[in-house]
Amino acid sequence: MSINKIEKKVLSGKRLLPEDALALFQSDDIFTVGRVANLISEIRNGKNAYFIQNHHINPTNICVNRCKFCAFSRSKGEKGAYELSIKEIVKKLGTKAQRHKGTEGFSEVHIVGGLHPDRQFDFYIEMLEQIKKRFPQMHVKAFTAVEIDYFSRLSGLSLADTLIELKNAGLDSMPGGGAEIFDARVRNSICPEKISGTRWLQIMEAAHNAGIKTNATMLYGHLETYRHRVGHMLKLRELQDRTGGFQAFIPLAFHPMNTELSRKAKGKRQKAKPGLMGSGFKPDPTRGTSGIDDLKTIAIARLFLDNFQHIKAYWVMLGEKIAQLALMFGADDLDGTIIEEKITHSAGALSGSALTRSQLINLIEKAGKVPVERDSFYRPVKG
Ligand code: V47
Ligand code: SF4
Repeated sequence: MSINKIEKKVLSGKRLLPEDALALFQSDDIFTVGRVANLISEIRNGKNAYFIQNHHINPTNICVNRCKFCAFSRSKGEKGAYELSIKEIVKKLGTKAQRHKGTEGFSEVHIVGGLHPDRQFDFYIEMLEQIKKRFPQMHVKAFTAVEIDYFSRLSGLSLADTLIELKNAGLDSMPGGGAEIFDARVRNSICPEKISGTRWLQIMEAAHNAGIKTNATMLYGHLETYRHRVGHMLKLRELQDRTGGFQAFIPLAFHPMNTELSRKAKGKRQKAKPGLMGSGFKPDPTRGTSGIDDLKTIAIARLFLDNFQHIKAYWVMLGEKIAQLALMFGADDLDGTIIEEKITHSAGALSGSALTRSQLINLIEKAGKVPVERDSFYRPVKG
């Protein structure tokens, strides 16, 4: 179908088919795709562009999975491996909250980490309880589906019981990490030890059924093709139809530096074809994604995921300037202040490690949008 026909289809409120999304990926006309995505975003969220005052904590980078795209993880005993105690985690939060006291107040902590070989499930329960004891108002968004699966195996509890125990201890919502790309062959090449895509979806469904809202992500720009991206988003759309439990979709741009995936692929590098990113697209895990691919992926996500309210332009991975442009290509959320990001910066991210509230507001206003500071459920924060 031509891009104009797809535009008419979207504007008449019809759902896009996977082949429509594929045609959009294969098109070089990112301006049309972006314009329509912006229209749809404004129908759904007005001119609002959301942000939150949050910070990230990664309790440990020691991980038994060692995914090939991950520059953050280490094996136990390896140089650079670290593990924070519960006391250290709570202290870090306290120091940050105090540092910003009076002017800015964090409302959310985002906690994800490696699958530690020795820590028991009780450690994570106590961590949640201690954080809630010290900061009762803080929203705790924690643990990818990959960690939840690990906890369930560690504890011997069912998936549902694992989630309920975590919720009772203070888990308020879950981030969308660990989804990577669902296609089994590509997944097996980039993260052979990780849970399958089917299991990731099963865990998210169980979380939604337990009343825990989550996000969803897609790691792109490594070995996958456009078809894999569309297949991935289709699975998310289907699950969202069933549960409605996803709050936001976040495409994550692969950063190759210091990763096994890019080291392995070097030497086998594919020659870039002339033209933009349409039919000439070839996966290449030795380079980062292009700004054009980033914007196109955001825009198509907005059009294809018609049952997702929010599309997040994660500025840490996109860089501040592409994230700002993404607000004109269908995104309505920039994430937040994110103090101390480690995962992307280990893989060569050039963005800063934090933005202030006023920097976020400035980025949003300059994109012609209305900044709305939100809480973790997208309710506007007064102030
Ligand atoms: O699952 C790891 C990705 C994810 C690399 O839900 C990499 O609000 C790019 O999920 N290049 C964790 N990406 C981060 C994540 C996230 C981030 C921000 C907000 C939310 C949310 C979720 O980071 C991992 C993996 O997909 N990742 N290594 C890399 N080299
Ligand atoms: Fe471990 Fe997550 Fe890194 Fe994979 S992406 S190695 S599961 S920390």
